[in-house]
Amino acid sequence: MTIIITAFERSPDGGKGLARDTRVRWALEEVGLAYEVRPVSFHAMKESAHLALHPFGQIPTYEEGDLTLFESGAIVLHIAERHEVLLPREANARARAITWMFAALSSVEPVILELVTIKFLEGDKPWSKERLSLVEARIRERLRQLADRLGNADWLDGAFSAGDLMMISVLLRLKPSGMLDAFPSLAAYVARGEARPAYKRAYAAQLAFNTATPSDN
Ligand SMILES: N[C@@H](CCC(=O)N[C@@H](CS)C(=O)NCC(=O)O)C(=O)O
Repeated sequence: MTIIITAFERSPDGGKGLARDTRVRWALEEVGLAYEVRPVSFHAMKESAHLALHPFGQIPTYEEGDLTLFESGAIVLHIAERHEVLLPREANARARAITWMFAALSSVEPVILELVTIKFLEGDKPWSKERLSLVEARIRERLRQLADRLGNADWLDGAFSAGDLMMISVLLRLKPSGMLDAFPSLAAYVARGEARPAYKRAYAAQLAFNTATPSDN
């Protein structure tokens, strides 16, 4: 059954890998599943054909036979369930890996997204500098807590899992800000994720997609 995911026709990041199709590509690469990509323009994303796949008019989506999924977390979990490289077989270890996926998406990603909102949508507001320092403080606190938990380990809970894939995907968004530099263990953790062959393939694929001429996609 062919797997089809959707991605920005042209990612606003120009191929830095920050759009959420990259985490889905990464999961597919980790488990060795081939996939196709359907590009979607900002306009098409809000039209009924795409809204039938994604109620909020966003990417990524995932189609496989008669299954359609949206939400990168749900998609990565669905992929991870197929292979123990992303989810351990042992029940408690599996539950902990899923916990880290939720932690990435609901305890770490939202505060990082606030930074993006301030920088790109609220930068011209008179209060944006003040808000920026509050948001940066909240991010630093989360990073400190995460670094404390990671300690000297390579991954968050034993072997690499979908929990690490999601946490690293979320932390990658901080790279341009330089905020990770104050937390060398987290910077090294992110670098370990980026060094995985599956991540490299996913990154290269989205880069090629975002730098190709539209007729190539
Ligand atoms: N919670 C969703 C967020 C999806 C999301 O924000 N997608 C972005 C791209 S990374 C998007 O489609 N933005 C365009 C828009 O919202 O119009 C997920 O994890 O999949």
